[in-house]
Formats: sequence, structure tokens, C-alpha cells
Amino acid sequence: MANHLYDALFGKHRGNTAPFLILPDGAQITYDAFLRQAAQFAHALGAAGIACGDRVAVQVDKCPEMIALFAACAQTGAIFLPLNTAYTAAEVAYFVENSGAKLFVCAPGRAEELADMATTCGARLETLGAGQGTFLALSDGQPEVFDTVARGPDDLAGFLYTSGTTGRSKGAMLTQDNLLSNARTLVDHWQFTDRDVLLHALPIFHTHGLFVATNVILLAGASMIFLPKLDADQLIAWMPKATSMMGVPTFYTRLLDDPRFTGDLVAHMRLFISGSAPLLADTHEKFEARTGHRILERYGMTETNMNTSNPYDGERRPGTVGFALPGVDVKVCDPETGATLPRGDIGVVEVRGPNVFKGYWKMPEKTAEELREDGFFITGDLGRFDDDGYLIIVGRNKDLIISGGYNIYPKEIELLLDAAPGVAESAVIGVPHPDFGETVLAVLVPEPGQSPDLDAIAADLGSTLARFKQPRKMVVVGELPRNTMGKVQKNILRETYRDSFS
Ligand code: MCA
Ligand code: AMP
Repeated sequence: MANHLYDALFGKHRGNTAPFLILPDGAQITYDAFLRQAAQFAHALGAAGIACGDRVAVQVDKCPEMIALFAACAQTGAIFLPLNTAYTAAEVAYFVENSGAKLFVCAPGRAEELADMATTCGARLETLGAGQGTFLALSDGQPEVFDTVARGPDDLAGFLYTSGTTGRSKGAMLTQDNLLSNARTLVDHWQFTDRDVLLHALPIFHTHGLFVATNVILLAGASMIFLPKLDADQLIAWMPKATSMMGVPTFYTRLLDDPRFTGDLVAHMRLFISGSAPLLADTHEKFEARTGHRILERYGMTETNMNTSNPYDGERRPGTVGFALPGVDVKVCDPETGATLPRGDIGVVEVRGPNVFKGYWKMPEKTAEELREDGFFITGDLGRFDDDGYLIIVGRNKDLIISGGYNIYPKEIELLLDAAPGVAESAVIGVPHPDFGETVLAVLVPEPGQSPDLDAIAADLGSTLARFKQPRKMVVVGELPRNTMGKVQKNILRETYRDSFS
């Protein structure tokens, strides 16, 4: 039966003996072998009681099996919900409960810690890892073909949770066509073919590593060198076998920090792409000076997939995110009125196209606040077009920190800090960081006569919050700067503490 996403990304590769994944030990997984396992996983989903439309939450270390589970969800019509492996049990509980996931698949090493949470949320627990796990055992001996469930372009394929300014995460509902239309555009725009070999060291629980990198490779029938994480030694060792790489800016600064990363090493490379956070013009220029390659920067969001990209053939302009992708409308608007601003003026970036999501799961008011009736999504990013029409992201109209490509919403941390013993109030800000671009700094105001125990507070945060969200520094002040309306002036705090990590 026809399945819009599965047929295009996966189904067409049946019998294809070309390598899909190249593993760190040099072993290869062909497209055909991958699809046979994915079909067994589709049967295992059925055996676990999962039907079309059910949510499958997955917090699994990066491994080929996780992509096979994504394929199995597409083939059965289940909704794939990947989760950051750094999330603590408290964080995961919210996603499983909010999404109503019927199945929660976690890493074998964390089953004991997460079992009670799954039971409380009414989700069945299975485990999965490279070559191991109860879900793998469930798939063992299942048929290697599966009758694909019919699904159309508007049917949901994935939920990705994004944090919110109120501190509550929102489940972005992505359809089959949101994913497929964007992958098609990117393959074409970035000229991926079946001769490409992508160096893949990103996590696969976010848009960048999964829906951009992996879907582009699947659609093109290309191969990926599938590395567990960013490790400069591994990247440098595998670079000669690759044609292209995608990364967040930290990938590029870490490579530049390594003297083994030379122009000779990458002379054969076709393309380097950066996104998820601003790439400093300085990094772009240093990269070109070292290698002769101009990094291609693009701009996207969880809710929209990719919106803009620098050109493949034309000038890749440092400090800009290029032009709207084909089929995507991008405008810069007045934040108050929504009116389109003249070229050059700074305003909120709004986007519309087949890439834009369907709304937030069970949050109609939030959806209405951010998704206009005419289909434009209000990104919350501030931008302007330069004289040649390149989009420049100049800042954010939302209180958001991006650390090493991970989004962190200060409100979530402030709510915890405000409740800490001896703390009257707090403000969490992002400050420049040489490795992560930005990092988290917390400013605390004590209750009168109290002096909060910062080590105890840090330890408490450590058990609730993923490591990447935890403040790298906490400072205690007498009061927070406020404007006449009583609003905390975070810009003043950012200025005061801007050199904390330089
Ligand atoms: C790990 N740590 C971090 C981060 N990552 N702290 C702050 N920010 C981070 N991003 C912490 C760990 O808990 C640990 O803490 C220490 O830093 C080192 O951990 P390690 O595992 O060695 O991590 P790393 O190798 O340093 O990781 C840095 C990284 C990684 C390579 C930048 O975070 C990464 O791969 N980021 C990519 C994120 C991504 O894919 N974003 C796309 C979102 P301790 O030192 O205490 O032990 S999708 C998106 O944004 C949109 C759609 C788009 O446009 O793409
Ligand atoms: P996420 O919610 O994880 O999808 O993150 C999306 C946000 O990342 C966007 O709203 C931007 O603020 C930021 N972002 C992504 N790509 C870029 C880029 N190339 N330059 C600046 N910011 C970016």
C-alpha cells in the first residue's frame, strides 16, 4: 500500500546492496539488510501492541537500530518521538506522559531507572541498543517483509518536543510531507547523489541529525559514516573517506583547534554544512583560510525543518543564512503588528511552506499564538535581509539560549532556582562561550538574611536537569536590574557577565 514517507525514503531501497551505514569499526550495513531489520521491527511494534497513530517514545544511544525503529514507525504509521539521551528520568516523564506514548524504548543500561516512570505513565517499556535489548529480542525471528500501512502526506510521522518560554515543552507535530518535502528540497539544493558519503557525528534525536542528515542520505541513496558523537580524532580519521559533513558550529571550531585538520586532509571534500546555531563570521573565515572551503550555512527550526540556505553554487556569505529554500516563503515582520517590513529593517522572521508543522500536540492556544491562519509560522528569531536578499539572523525575540546546538529555555531553570532554599528569585542568561557558542549562567538573589548553598543547589539541579541545561556558573547579587515596568533587564545582565568564560 502507498505510504508517502516510507516509500520514498526506505521502500525504494529494497534489494539495494549499496552501503547505507558505515560503522566506526569499518563494518557496513547495506540498504537491503537495514530494511530487512526495519521490517522485523515493524512486526515487533505490532507484537508490542503498537498500531497506526500510536506514539513511540525513544531514548536510545545512537545506533543503526534507532534508525531502523524510525523506519518501522514510518512503515506501520506509528509516530516516532525521539528524546535527547541526556534527559533525566524527571524530564522524560513529562514527554512520555504528555504525548500519551504507548511504548517507551530506552537504552538497556537505563531500564531499571526508568521502569517505574514508564509504568506510571501507562507506557510499555522495551530496551534497545547496538545489537542488544528486549525490543531486538522481540523482533528476532520475525518476517523480513512487512505489509506497509497506507499513509498520506498529511498523516503524522513524528513528534519532536521543543522547550517553551513558559518552561513547558511543546510537542511539535510533523507530518510525512513536512519531512519528505524538505528532504527533497535539500537533496536538490545541496546536490546530494548516491555517490555521497556523509560524515555523521550528530545526535539522531533532533531535526539536524535525523530529519536533515539522515533523510537526505536516504533520499539520495548515499552512505553515512555513522560515528557515535563528535570526536575530533574520529572525524579526522574518517575525513578521507567522506565527501560531505554536517555539523553545529562547535564541530567547526573544534576541528579548527586541531592542527591535524589541514587543507590537504579535506581537499577532496565536496561540502561542509553548518546550522542549529549561529556560525560566527570569524569561524567561516578561518575555515576558508585553513581549507579553501566555504562552509554552507543554513537556518531551520524543529517546527519548520529547514527554511533558508546559502547557495550551493553562488556566494556563501559569512554571517548570513542565505535565501529562502524553494517552496518556502520567508518574511521579516513587525513584532507588534505582523506587517512585513521594508528590506533592511530588523523584525521577526516568519516562514510558510510545506515544511511547516501542523501545530503543538494538545496545545491549541500555543499553536494559535505562533502559527497564523494564513500558514505563516512566527519563528521568534530576529532577522533582516541584506541588500542582496541574504537573510541575517541578528538575535531572538524569545528568551532562549543555544549551547552547542541544544536549545535551553531559561524559564525552566529559573522555576527550579526560585524554589531552591534561600533563593528569593533568579535570572538565567546565555553568555558567550568559546566551545559551545553560548552557555548558561544563573544570577541569584538570596532571601533576606540568607546565603544560598550553591553546591547543594547545583547538586539538586544535577538530579533533575540534563547536564547541558545546568548553569556553568552561578553568581549571587543583591537585586536584579529591572525596568520601570518591573521586568528583569536581561540585556544588562548579559552585558555584565559577557566575559565570564572568555
Ligand atoms: C554536552 N554537554 C554540553 C553540551 N553537550 N553542555 C552544554 N552544551 C552542549 N551542547 C556537556 C556534557 O554533559 C558534559 O558535561 C560535557 O558537556 C561534555 O560532554 P560530551 O558528551 O563530551 O559532549 P560534547 O562532545 O562536548 O558535545 C558537544 C557537542 C554536542 C558536540 C556540541 O552537544 C552536540 O553534538 N550538539 C549537537 C546538537 C544538535 O544536534 N542540535 C540540533 C538541534 P561535563 O563537562 O560536566 O562532563 S535541531 C535544531 O537546532 C534545528 C532544527 C536546526 O537548525 O538544526
Ligand atoms: P530548535 O528549536 O532546536 O529547532 O532550534 C531552532 C533555533 O535554532 C532557531 O529558532 C534559531 O534561533 C536557531 N538556529 C538554527 N539555525 C541557525 C543558524 N544558522 N543561525 C542562527 N540561528 C540558528
